[in-house]
Amino acid sequence: VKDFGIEKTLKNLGIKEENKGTSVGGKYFASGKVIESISPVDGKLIAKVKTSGESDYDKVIETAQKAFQEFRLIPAPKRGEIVRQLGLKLREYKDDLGKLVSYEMGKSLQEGLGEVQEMIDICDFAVGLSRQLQGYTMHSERPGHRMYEQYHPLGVVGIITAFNFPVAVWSWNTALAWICGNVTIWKPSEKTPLCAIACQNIMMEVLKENNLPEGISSVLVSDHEIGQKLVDDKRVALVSFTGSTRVGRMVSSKVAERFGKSILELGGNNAIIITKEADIDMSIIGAVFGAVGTAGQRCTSTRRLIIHESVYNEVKTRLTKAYGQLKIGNPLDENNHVGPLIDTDAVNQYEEAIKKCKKEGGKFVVEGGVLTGKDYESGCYVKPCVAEVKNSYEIVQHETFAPILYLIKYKTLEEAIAIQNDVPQGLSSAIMTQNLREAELFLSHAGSDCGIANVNIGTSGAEIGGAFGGEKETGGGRESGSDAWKYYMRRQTNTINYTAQLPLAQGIKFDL
Ligand code: UN1
Repeated sequence: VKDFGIEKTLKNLGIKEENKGTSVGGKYFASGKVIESISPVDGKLIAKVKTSGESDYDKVIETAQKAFQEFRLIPAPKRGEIVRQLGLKLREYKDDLGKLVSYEMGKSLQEGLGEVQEMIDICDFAVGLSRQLQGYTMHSERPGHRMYEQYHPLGVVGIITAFNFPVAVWSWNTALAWICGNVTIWKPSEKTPLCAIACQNIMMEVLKENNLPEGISSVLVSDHEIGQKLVDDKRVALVSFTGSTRVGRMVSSKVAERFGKSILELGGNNAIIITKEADIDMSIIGAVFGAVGTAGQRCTSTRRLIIHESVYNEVKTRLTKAYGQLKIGNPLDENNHVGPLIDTDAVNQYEEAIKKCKKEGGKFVVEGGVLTGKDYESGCYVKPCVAEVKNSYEIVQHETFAPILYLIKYKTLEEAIAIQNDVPQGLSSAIMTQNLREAELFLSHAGSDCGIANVNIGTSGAEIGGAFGGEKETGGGRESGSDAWKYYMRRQTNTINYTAQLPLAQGIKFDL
């Protein structure tokens, strides 16, 4: 493997041989076990992390609570200024952070840099938003009364993220949480701890330069037991969880039990409908990028293509040809299209899914398989594959985080929409068509049931300006743009009487 300057990148980001996984406001400590971050790119140890233990946890929460008392009093636009400075730092560190994302997680360098760009974009978005945390005013039914609503910070926000977007999902949450006046505690995936430590190091520079209280931003690199503590802890007002539907179901009920708030970003099973009036060139590019980008490990990855019978064979042939041209290998090498899966567990799940698919009757038009030999020593590289299936197969109903694409044939658009919706998940969806009627039906209330529905774009690569999230087993949460900020605040309705009388609402008389 060529040297892609990783040593220098690690140094620039403050990653040492052994790091401490608990961090509050520039103080690093940790009493838990040591974990190793192994790169799926070359199977090499990148660095070790001493994780957070039981005794660290309370300290972090208490420091965060204390910081909140102070931070909530800073005016929102001034909090926006802090986020603006984070955005500037991220621009400085973009190349290094993008490279670390690529090396620790395995996505292509382009996608690693793209992920950091999403962080920069959300910072910019949040800065503007910090002057627009607006509530309604309304007319009271009582004379001489004024009514309005305002939004207040929640307190401590817990952020639990997955390996596949090891830096961006933190920033979507923190940038909004901070301008809203909250403090944050981040529990990153154990598979990508160094990305989290690098982000924290960058944020610490900002906090230090502004002389802000420790505890505005904390990180807990730990096993799921500490994650569980965060979920169960009454002192954590909001838990934002990104991960599997299985774990999300548990998080959701645990947080609800204590009347906490949660944002859930769970599995997807995203489809592109390719109609008879689709631009086929565009559809092929959209489908291939959607299916093999990030090696099929985005929540928004394209899992299913629902293709009109009249163009089915053409799409199948051209897709097979396109897959034949894919270069699989080191994601830091910009000549490659597809990098490795995150680890060998993920490879096992990929193989298991292919087996299940075949057993249920799936016919592979592009065969899968695990790559071995030179440059594939990590054992995490797999071949993107394509199978003809029925939507009803159990494996097709299930999200496999790997580059496996399913082809399904349809006759009428109504049938295609029904197939698209007939899965437990509801994150992203797309239609490829040049026909207005088809596009509008797909977007209508009789159309896609997903949180994201696109026309002539693939299922992945959402911009931060729109609210991101999905329905059904995807969990219903929304992050990033539009009015997703409201999740991070509590709403208060205020009625003010500026007269010398006390008229009651609903015309009730109560004379003493
Ligand atoms: C995820 O996979 O968890 O829309 C998020 C996209 C990215 C975010 C994906 N902007 O593909």
